[in-house]
Amino acid sequence: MITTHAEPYPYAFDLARTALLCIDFQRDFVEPGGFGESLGNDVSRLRTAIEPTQRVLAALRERDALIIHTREGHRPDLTDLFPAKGNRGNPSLRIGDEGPMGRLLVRGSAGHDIIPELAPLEGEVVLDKPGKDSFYATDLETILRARGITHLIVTGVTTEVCVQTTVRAANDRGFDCLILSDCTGSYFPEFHESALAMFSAQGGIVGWVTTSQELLTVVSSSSATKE
Ligand code: TIU
Repeated sequence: MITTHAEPYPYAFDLARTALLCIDFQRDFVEPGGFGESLGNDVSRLRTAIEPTQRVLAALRERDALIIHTREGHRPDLTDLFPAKGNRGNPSLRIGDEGPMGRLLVRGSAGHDIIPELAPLEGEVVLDKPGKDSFYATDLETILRARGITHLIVTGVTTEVCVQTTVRAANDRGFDCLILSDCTGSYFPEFHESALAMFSAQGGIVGWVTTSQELLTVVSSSSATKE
């Protein structure tokens, strides 16, 4: 078992039963010209999460942890897009419209890809999802249960939308979630802080929160102990 400092109290996990979730690090959310920018957001705000997530990915790849990357998006014919989602907010460009990186949030478009800095490696799970909750209309729960996963280390964007929704859904399914504060990001700094506070409030009502540095320190010292 590895134990890390976290809010609201230390988080203990067995790496063999832990998966790393990298939620929606897609060009459509992180780069100019994508879906996030079409909603009027300053996408540069999400970039702070990239470097710390690269370090966590490297450390957990080294330890052969299960790595799961999710992508939010839709079929090219948009048959899986509810009108309630497609029409929301009267944006300048809608899901499925042609943008500088191809059709917004459509599978197969350049913008739907994960950013090159955090690109999945061969053999890692890439999970396409139509909603904010990574469990909704996907086989994520089956994949986790098949591997005996009980604990999730969570990174991704945005903190209060797909990360928060997924963590709440995971918590209800009995997974213990550790959210890495610096490996998540939001277009709204105040929402980022509030979402993080909500996870660990009330004795960890939804999960635990720590930093990548805290996690990396305990993961690397546990690997030193093993050798
Ligand atoms: N708009 C926003 O903050 N997020 C999303 O639409 N999706 C995800 O968070 N991935």
